[in-house]
Amino acid sequence: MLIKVPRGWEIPEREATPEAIFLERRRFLKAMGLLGLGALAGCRAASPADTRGLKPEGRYPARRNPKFTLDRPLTDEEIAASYNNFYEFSMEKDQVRRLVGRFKVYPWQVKVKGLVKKPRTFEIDELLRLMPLEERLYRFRCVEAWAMAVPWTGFPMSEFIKLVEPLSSARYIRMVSFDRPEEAPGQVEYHWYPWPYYEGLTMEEAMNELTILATGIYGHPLPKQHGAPLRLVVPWKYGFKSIKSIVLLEFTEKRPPNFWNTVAPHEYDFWANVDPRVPHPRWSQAVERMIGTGEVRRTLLYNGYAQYVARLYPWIKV
Ligand SMILES: Nc1nc2c(c(=O)[nH]1)N[C@H]1C(S)=C(S)[C@@H](COP(=O)(O)O)O[C@H]1N2
Ligand SMILES: [Mo]
Repeated sequence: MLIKVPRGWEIPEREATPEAIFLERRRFLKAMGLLGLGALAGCRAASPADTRGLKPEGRYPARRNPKFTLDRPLTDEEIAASYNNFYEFSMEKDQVRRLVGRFKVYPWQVKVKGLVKKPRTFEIDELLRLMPLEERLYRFRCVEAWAMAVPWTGFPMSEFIKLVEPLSSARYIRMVSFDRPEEAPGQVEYHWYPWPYYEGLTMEEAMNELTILATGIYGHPLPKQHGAPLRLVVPWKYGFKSIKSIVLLEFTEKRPPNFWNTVAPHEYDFWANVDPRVPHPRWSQAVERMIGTGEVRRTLLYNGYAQYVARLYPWIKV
């Protein structure tokens, strides 16, 4: 076969998952097959930085952004994919993946409305074509005191916001998940919850460089149980802020309510910033347990991302 040419976009093998390495190689070979060696030598289209026009499947794994490193091993992919909070399907984490069968995540539309110059509806393919995909390794901390560390694929929410051009009066973004009881047994069984799931961020939080809209995980498109085809990831906040399977984003002047604050206001607030000093009414937040390994670690303020976000919350002592 061909000589091994080191390229900037190849994942350093020492830190990649075996699957990521495999997929990267496969994609590389596919590109050669499609384009021929001559084209590969000089053609821009061979660079994953410019994949406009390719199908979303052709864009994984995305180039890893080396800025975001971890202080702990990545969680095993199988573990992450079978331990999910997604109440639209089940309250039992190990049952979610079993119950997502009828959930249709393609085609998928994402509507943008409210205080923007360009309100519009995107097909998910279109959105993927317009946005620059990258991979980031993030810690992820649930309010229930479990945690994981995973490679997300997605794009900065700031890029998406620039695309739709918010008006200066926009101060918050409200996000809403799907409402399809025919596809989501939890939306039938747990009829007392105010479906569909909804969340919100301030514009400053949404524009923060950590905030991404994820379309993939572990080097491939999101499995349904992780919130396909588009979910929020805000790694300095408790997991419930990271709303899955988004169908609507609305730019607003007033602070939008969020699902868990509405359901249990004494347990969950709007901000939901990870803080080891602030216990949940029924358990401590001082430590967390990594899923898969069971490793117990001290909880970090802002989940270890204080340097990026502490300035957003001048009322919280660092
Ligand atoms: N639509 C929707 N989004 C959701 C939830 C949910 O029940 N419904 N659960 C949240 C909670 S509590 C957590 S911890 C994360 C879990 O994400 P994961 O299953 O991908 O690890 O999703 C969040 N997003
Ligand atoms: Mo959570």
